[in-house]
Amino acid sequence: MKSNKNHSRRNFIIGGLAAGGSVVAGQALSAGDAAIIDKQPWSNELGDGVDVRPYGFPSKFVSNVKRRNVEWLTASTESSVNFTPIHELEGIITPNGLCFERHHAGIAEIDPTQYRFMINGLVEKELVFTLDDLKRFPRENKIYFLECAANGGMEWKGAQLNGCQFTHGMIHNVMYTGIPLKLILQEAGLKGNAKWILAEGADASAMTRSIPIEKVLQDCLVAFAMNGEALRPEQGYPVRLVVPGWEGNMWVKWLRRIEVGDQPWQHREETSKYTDLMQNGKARNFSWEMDAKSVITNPSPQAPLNHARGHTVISGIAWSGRGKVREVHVSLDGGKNWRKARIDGPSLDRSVHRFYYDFDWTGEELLIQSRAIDSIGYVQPTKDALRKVRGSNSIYHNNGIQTWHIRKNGEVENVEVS
Ligand SMILES: Nc1nc2c(c(=O)[nH]1)N[C@H]1C(S)=C(S)[C@@H](COP(=O)(O)O)O[C@H]1N2
Ligand SMILES: [Mo]
Repeated sequence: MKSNKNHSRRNFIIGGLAAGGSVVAGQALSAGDAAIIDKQPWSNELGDGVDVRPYGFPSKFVSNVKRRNVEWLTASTESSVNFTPIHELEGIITPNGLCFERHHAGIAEIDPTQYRFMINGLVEKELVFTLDDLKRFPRENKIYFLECAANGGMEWKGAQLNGCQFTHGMIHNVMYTGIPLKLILQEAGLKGNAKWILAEGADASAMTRSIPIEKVLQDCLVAFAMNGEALRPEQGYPVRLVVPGWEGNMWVKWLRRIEVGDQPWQHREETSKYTDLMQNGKARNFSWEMDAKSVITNPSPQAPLNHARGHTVISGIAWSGRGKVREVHVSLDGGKNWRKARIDGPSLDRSVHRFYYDFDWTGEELLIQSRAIDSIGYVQPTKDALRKVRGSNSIYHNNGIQTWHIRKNGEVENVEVS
């Protein structure tokens, strides 16, 4: 009875799809297929016991799924960046071990018993907290993307790096558990002229950024966990600042101090770095919010089409620092015609969204693109449109539309169309 039921359910699903054009993926059963007929080692032998993997790790068959750096961007590995393999990921959550890393003085390995978090400046009482103290504040769980303002910077002048891991991989999206910074500041008591905070890291770079108090009171978190477990050392263990929707540089890792002041500090990372140099030689002041952006992760140069013409799944990610992603459009002809993609999975404020576009590939060459439209109605621009406004010297905050050229043999390369 039971198997019969399953059967009819299965037929129903296939029937439903067939009505709109069939999805074909399987091959006709072949009698001599050794992979079916021969007994494989994993069916013959005992596997690892429950004592072998006290902390689990991925299958050895997916060892290619890893962070990578770009040789010529890596003068010293301690002050550099590696990239999330977004072409190997699904859904919206980045696994902890694959979140890109950007540090200016290597990974600080902080002993939690020696960790202290300080608040000073324009407050009624200056305070210091241990990690245990922090964990006694009410906490929140929020899924947010973090994108480095330099994501795509190498692509500003033209198509360069062959893979979305390198062109768009300075992003990750995890669930943070943290304390609203507002609650901690309330404990210290803000003085009337408190207008800005300075967040400072405990690493050897002492990363420091100024953040306006309105943003701090609105949604900044002092996070101690990501995806359910302690922050990784790479991501700021034991504590990092979460600044939803704003450029990654402000998300100070190994957070040790918050100073409250009445004006911005104008530190290096908010003046000579992470600002957009305009054609007239002046830099845009404080471009904090990350504009809406999207990229097709599959197919892409590191993930070519390895099947013949026919049913094909385009998959990608989209995000906006100003809210949710309302729509994603996909073009197969370099931006002449656009069709609506299907957003699947949770659609959350300032989180990565997953989109799909299913189509029948004729085997012809394609120029595939995606563009995001966010909940405030902002439409992701072309790279040409961006360069028209900001000139050619800018590198940060490149949210232009990406084009992949799919060849007849399924290979994919990074190109630009105008
Ligand atoms: N203390 C400290 N915080 C830091 C940095 C750093 O070097 N030191 N790098 C910043 C930059 S430029 C970015 S993009 C993000 C990267 O966060 P991730 O390493 O978790 O990806 O952290 C920011 N916070
Ligand atoms: Mo960054």
